[in-house]
Amino acid sequence: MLEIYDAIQRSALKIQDIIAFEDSGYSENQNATGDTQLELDIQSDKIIEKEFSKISSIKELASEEKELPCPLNKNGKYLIGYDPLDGSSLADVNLSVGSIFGIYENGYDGNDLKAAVYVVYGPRVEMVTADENGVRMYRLGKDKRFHFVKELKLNDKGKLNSPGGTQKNWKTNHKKLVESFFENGYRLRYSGGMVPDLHQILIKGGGIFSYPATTDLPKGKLRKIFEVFPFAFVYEKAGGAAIDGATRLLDLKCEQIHDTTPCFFGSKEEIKKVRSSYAYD
Ligand code: AHM
Ligand code: MG
Repeated sequence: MLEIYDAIQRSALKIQDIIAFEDSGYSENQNATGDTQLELDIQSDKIIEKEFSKISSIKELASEEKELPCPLNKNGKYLIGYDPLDGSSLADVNLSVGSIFGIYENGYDGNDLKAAVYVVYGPRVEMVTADENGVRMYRLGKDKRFHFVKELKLNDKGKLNSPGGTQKNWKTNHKKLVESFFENGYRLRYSGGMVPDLHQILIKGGGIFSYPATTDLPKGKLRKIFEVFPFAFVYEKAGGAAIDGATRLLDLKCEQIHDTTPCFFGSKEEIKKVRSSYAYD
C-alpha cells in the first residue's frame, strides 16, 4: 500500500505543476459520462497512469476519464478507481481542485474498498489518507515532500452545509432538509469542487455535504467508484457517516464502472437528519 501512496505523491507534484503552468482549455474529447475533457483532465490522467504502471501490486486501473478499466499486472492485488482531477473547470477561476483515489481488492463494490486517498491542490497542496491507521493529513513542504500534519476526526455535529445540484431540480423533501440546516444556524460552504468542500468539512470538524437525486439526474451526478466510495470511506474512518438517503454508501454495489448515486457525507447528527427526512421518499 505504501508504494501506492508514494506514487500518488509523485503524481501530485506533477499535477500541481501542470495546474499552475499549463493550458487549462478544453480538448476535443468527451469522457465516458459525456463531459468535454479539459487538457488538464487528460494530462493528469496520463501522469497518474504512468506512475501507477510502475507498481507491481496494482492489477487494474479505472479512471473517470477512461471508458474502460485498464489492466496492469495479472498477479497484482489492488484495483484503483480514481478521478485524476475532480472539479477541473475550477482551475480556470483559480479555486481549489483535487485528485481522488479508491484502492479496491477483488472488485469495485463499496465493500471492496481497502483504503482511500485524496489530494487537494489549493493555496497549499495536501494529501489525506484513510486506512486502518485512521484519517491522516499530510502537507507538501518546500522540500517537495509530504509531511504529516495531523489526524482528522469529525465531531458528532458541525456547522457547515454544502448542498450540491441544481436547486430548481431538487425534490421537496430535499429542499426542506437543506432549509432546516440553515434554519438551525448552518452556514453555506459550496465551491463546486467536492474535494475542497469535503476537505473543509473534515478540517472544521463537521457538517453535511449533499449531492441528491434531482429531477434531471435521478441517480445523482457523482460517480461511485471514483468519487463517492472513496469519500464515504474517508468520512466513516473519520467518525462520520455516508449514505445515499437510506443505505450506507459502502454497502452499495457497482454495476457499471461509471455508475452514479445520490450521496450524503457528514457528521453523525446531520446524517441522522438526512435519514429521517428521506425515510418516506
Ligand atoms: P467533475 O468530476 O466533472 O469535475 O464533477 C464533479 C464535481 C464535484 O467536485 C462537485 O461536487 C460537483 O461536480 C458539482 O456539481 P454541481 O455544480 O452540479 O453542484
Ligand atoms: Mg469528478
